[in-house]
Amino acid sequence: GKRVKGRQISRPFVYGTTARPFDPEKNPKPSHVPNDHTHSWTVFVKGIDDTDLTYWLKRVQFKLHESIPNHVRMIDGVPGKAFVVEETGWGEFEIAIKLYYVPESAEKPQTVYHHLRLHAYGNDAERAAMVANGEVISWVYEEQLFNEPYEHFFDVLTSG
Ligand code: SLL
Repeated sequence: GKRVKGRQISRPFVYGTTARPFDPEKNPKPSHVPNDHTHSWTVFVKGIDDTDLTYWLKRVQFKLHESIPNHVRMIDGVPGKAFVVEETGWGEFEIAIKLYYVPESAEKPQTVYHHLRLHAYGNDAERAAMVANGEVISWVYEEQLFNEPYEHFFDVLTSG
């Protein structure tokens, strides 16, 4: 195939973590969760307002801390759904998020790194901005850029 010269297509998405402390009333700890775990949390990649990403993003690998059982998680795309891992734990760490594109893109996988945040930090205003409904949110808005995509993939990207 041929590339579409001089064209760049960008697609917005969001990735990040959401964490909630265990709390007898608001977030009770399931009985199977180890005693030292203090939070439930998720790491995700999703479209803005839950728009579908699977026409360009095929799967996502989340590499968690080695202390977590089965710490490399491969999540295949389901149309209209987030790529997400749900876990529990006690500590913060860096997560490697590897994006695998659809085959027709011919793009190599790319990795972004994201810090799992369990605790808000900074002054009162900064901490308040990180917490919503008791959840510590650390989200990044990003644009995926496809530079001179192949013609077929260009059609896929622009026909939505
Ligand atoms: C720290 N450098 O010491 C970090 C490591 C590791 C967090 C944090 C274990 C979860 C599990 C867990 O939360 N590890 O056992 O499933 O703070």
